[in-house]
Amino acid sequence: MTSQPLVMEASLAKLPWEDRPEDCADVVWRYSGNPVIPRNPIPCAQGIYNSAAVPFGDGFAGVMRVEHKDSMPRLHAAHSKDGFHWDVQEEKIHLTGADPDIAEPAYTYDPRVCPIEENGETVYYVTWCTNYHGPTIGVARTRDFIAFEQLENAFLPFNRNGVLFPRRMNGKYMMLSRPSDNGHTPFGDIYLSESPDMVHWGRHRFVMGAGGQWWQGTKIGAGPVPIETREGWLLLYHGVCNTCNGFVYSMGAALLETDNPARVLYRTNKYLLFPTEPYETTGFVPNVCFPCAALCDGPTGRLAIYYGAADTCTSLCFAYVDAIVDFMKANSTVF
Ligand code: BMA
Repeated sequence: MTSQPLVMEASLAKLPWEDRPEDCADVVWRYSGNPVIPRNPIPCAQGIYNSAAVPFGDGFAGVMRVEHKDSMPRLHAAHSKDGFHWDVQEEKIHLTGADPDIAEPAYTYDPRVCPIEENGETVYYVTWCTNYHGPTIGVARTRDFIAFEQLENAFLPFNRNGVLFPRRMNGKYMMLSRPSDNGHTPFGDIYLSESPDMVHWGRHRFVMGAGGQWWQGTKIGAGPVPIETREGWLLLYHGVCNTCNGFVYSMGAALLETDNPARVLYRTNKYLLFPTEPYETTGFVPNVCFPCAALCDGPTGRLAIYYGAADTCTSLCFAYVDAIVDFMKANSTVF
């Protein structure tokens, strides 16, 4: 009997990858060359972090959060042949086609990119935290990472961490998000919403909330686009703890039911990644690991996760999906 691979994603021609060091027993390990995108590789940047990457062409494309030297974050397109070395465009993305009321947002940050097959072609949907009388979720789409068409904002303010699922369910687009406040929100739970047209969002359902262990006791938010496995959707998320020196951002994982991703099957009660390295503990905002994208090779289950480090630079870590699922089953508290 041949056992089918756990992960249902396609195989990737290329994946940035480094084997786990022999002296490391962790489920998630870091790239030895971190950070992959340093603080200011282009003149306008004060930092590049919390950014998204997907397979594209014969390499990878990305939408990056570039903090400009006026301290405002903007989205920039980027390309990479190997997933380690990135060419970030010096010009910000010019979003076109939006209703004038929501066009030209003053800030745009924490992008995710979600490929969805539509009528035989791949459409790359970008979701990010946009400004419309405060933070909410902006949506755009591109087919080539050159032209970006801005659609309607998904939600009312205030909201952050809008993350799409990579396929429709019962004909509906599905998005996770985290309702928030207008500042450095001291609370936050993950909700699921659905849309027939990527414009109107409803049937909002609670997925999971902050709490349980201290590392995820203050707020949580969806990270990369969920990865489909035979046992459910693997969701990597950030869990936040409040300390007398501010928030600390770690990464956890949950498994959501395939046909109803508002149901949580497992959820890590221990973090998978916690800020310990100098580039994670020192920077514009110390003690932040903020995952925004994951490249997954389906047949091998190898995972390369991009995460923002200390709101300053972009780093990579690696894992096997089956090891994360095993870890979740052994260290799970669902509440
Ligand atoms: C959140 C967002 C993220 C940031 C994090 C830590 O509220 O602003 O972009 O990484 O705080 O500062």
